[in-house]
Amino acid sequence: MEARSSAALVAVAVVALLVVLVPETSRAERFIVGDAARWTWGYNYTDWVIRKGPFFQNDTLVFMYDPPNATVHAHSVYLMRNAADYQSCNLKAAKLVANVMQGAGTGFEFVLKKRKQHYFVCGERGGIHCTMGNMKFVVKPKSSACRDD
Ligand SMILES: *[C@@H]1O[C@H](CO)[C@@H](O)[C@H](O)[C@H]1NC(C)=O
Ligand SMILES: *[C@@H]1O[C@H](CO)[C@@H](O)[C@H](O)[C@H]1NC(C)=O
Ligand SMILES: *[C@@H]1O[C@H](CO)[C@@H](O)[C@H](O)[C@H]1NC(C)=O
Ligand SMILES: [Cu+2]
Repeated sequence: MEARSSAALVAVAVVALLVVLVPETSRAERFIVGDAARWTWGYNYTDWVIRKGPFFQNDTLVFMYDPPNATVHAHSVYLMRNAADYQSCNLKAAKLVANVMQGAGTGFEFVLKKRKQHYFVCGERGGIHCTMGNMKFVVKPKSSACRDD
């Protein structure tokens, strides 16, 4: 009985140590952008970011959208170069990160490797999905050392 309870204590201590020692990289989280709504016209992604954040370095954003056909509209993922282009949905200097096909299946994964502002937008219809469709959001991942959960 005595031996058994000390063995149990050791087990508890080992588990506690593991929880403390788990490396930061393995704590990175994976987020489906928009959750059940996925990456689509008219959803408020700014609100989604507020509800889901903060985001940390090495977290993964997953953009899910079906390839276009006669009934499904095309979507894509671009990164804007700066806040001004993001505000105005000006795609001239934007960088394509996922084309209209890449959101299919398990989706397109973007790892937030850099601790900088990421200005994500949908680039379809010359920016109309960004302006009218509200398909845009900004994320600035924090240092993973700050994760407090
Ligand atoms: C993020 O992941 C990269 C590659 O897996 C790793 O080298 C780096 O240390 C990680 N950074 C943080 C802050 O977890
Ligand atoms: C989206 O949500 C944000 C944050 O909750 C809010 O400030 C903004 O007005 C909303 N945008 C629209 C178009 O409803
Ligand atoms: C268009 O794509 C959607 C989603 O992938 C699918 O459910 C639908 O059957 C497709 N429609 C046509 C006409 O191919
Ligand atoms: Cu779109």
